[in-house]
Amino acid sequence: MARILITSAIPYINGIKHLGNLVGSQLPADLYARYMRARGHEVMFICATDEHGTPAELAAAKAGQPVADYCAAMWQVQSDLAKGFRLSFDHFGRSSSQRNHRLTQHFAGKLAENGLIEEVSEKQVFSVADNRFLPDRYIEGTCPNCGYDRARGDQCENCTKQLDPTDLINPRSAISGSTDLEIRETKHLYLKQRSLRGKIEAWIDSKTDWPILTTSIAKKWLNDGDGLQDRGITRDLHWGVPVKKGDQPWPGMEGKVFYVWFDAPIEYIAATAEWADAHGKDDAAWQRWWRTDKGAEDVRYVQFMGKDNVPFHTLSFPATIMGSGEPWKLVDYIKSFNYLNYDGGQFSTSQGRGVFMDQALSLLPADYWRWWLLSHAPESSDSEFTWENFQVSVNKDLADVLGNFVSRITKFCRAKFGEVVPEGGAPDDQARALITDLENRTRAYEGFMEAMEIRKAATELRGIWAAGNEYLQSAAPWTVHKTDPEAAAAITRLSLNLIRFYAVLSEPFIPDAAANMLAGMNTTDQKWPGDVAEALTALPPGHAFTVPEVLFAKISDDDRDDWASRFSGIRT
Ligand code: B3M
Ligand code: ZN
Repeated sequence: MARILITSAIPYINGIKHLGNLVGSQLPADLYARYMRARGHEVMFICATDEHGTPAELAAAKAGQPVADYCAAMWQVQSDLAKGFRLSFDHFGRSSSQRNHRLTQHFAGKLAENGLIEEVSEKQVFSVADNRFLPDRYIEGTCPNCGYDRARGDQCENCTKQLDPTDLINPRSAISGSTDLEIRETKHLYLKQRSLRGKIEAWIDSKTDWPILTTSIAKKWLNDGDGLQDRGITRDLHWGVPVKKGDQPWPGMEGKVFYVWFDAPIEYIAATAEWADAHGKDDAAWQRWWRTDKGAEDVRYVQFMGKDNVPFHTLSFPATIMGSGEPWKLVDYIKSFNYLNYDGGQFSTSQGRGVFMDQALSLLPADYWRWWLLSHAPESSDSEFTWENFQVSVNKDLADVLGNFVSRITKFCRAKFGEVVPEGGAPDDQARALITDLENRTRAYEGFMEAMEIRKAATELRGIWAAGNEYLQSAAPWTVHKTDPEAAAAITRLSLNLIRFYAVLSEPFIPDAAANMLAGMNTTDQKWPGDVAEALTALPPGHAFTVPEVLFAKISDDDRDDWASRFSGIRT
């Protein structure tokens, strides 16, 4: 038995996530966590909300709420949706927690002690009316190049010219519209990542088993252009982790906070501490996952994220950890994802394009989405959600293959033998061939799950379902029963056992259906099949069951068309 630490990228607090976000980190992380638990490993599965930064402040302002209240409310919304999708986090934390404040300040203090922090003075635009410094994107004005009157401080959207805020004619605050702007001097902390470059490069080079997507992005950032840059880790914002050196004030940095990308990954650690606090456990309970001097040296740490998050996890966060000089656990494996597109375009949070987590659950239960998303995970390239494809997958894989198998054999058994596993007969050649096939397929499925080859795992699982379906179709107990009831009993007994077997193997993908299958089979035996032949005798003759409710309903053409048109435009 191993110990496996699993983190999903932590979603931004400002708004409900779409299905592209879900399949890019939280859902595959859940698949892996469930699988590893099913194999008997000790798992710590951590996620949280990413609550700091300008977008959170602006979303709160738009909602007319104090930012702390807004974040608390949105955390609840995201937490409920995570439960709705059956994401089995051990803890769903908050980057605004006191634990994260203290840990972030602790790391900054250690980095300073180790000479890795530089204080830099910069000139920045300050809005008197808003009482804050404005990031470039929040300054608007007229483009000196083309005259467009809504150019941003970093770029003109109209003519694409790169700009400095000071280039703009008639600059104003994008927040309030105020033109009462001043240039003020402000001091920021920079993490001297350049001096850690050699260490980070050696570490990345040692990760020969990482997916190409992960290493190629890491190396691009390490080597392209000027390579790894020193990075500003503070901001002039009100909402965030106050800048401190450990628990000591940081002279000259009063009123400033750490940059959101500095504190967000530290929340992985902090959320594990929050988990310990929530369960009345001591610090040793979370440190055994994170401190290699306190038991974490044998932990395997796996991170899941979209490709846009890879630079922060391969360079920045490791720089924080290495630079601390303390024995914190570094990630062992990073599983990253391409993008899921939506019906000929992109999912877009700002434009409300696509299907969002709350909308999805209002249409269909979680398993339908889980199955489609995971079996189409954007691993080797971007993938695309279309309603036709979704309908076909649900109707074929879930309803016709798995659902139909379960309902057909349970109903047949009820009619001929009653709701009890029948006795008599013995496996024939066809049954033995099925078992051999399933033995091979199960081992292949395990291999793909271990390797986080999600699409391949889904394909193998579908094949496992289909093999049972084909067996039942060809063994035809309904015909055999007329001349040889004992042989029909043996076929039925094996098939009923397949339902339990399918429930166990399918649980990481479709946990609710798996639970229904086990409940129908009147068993709590979720033992992972070592020997398949043996696993298929777990339900003995005489074992009572009930015919389960329909597992999966088909999606009609009318529903498909209705949904496609409802979600074709922007979210209102
Ligand atoms: N919140 C970006 C995202 O959700 C960011 C991830 C933080 S992981 C530490 O894609
Ligand atoms: Zn312009």
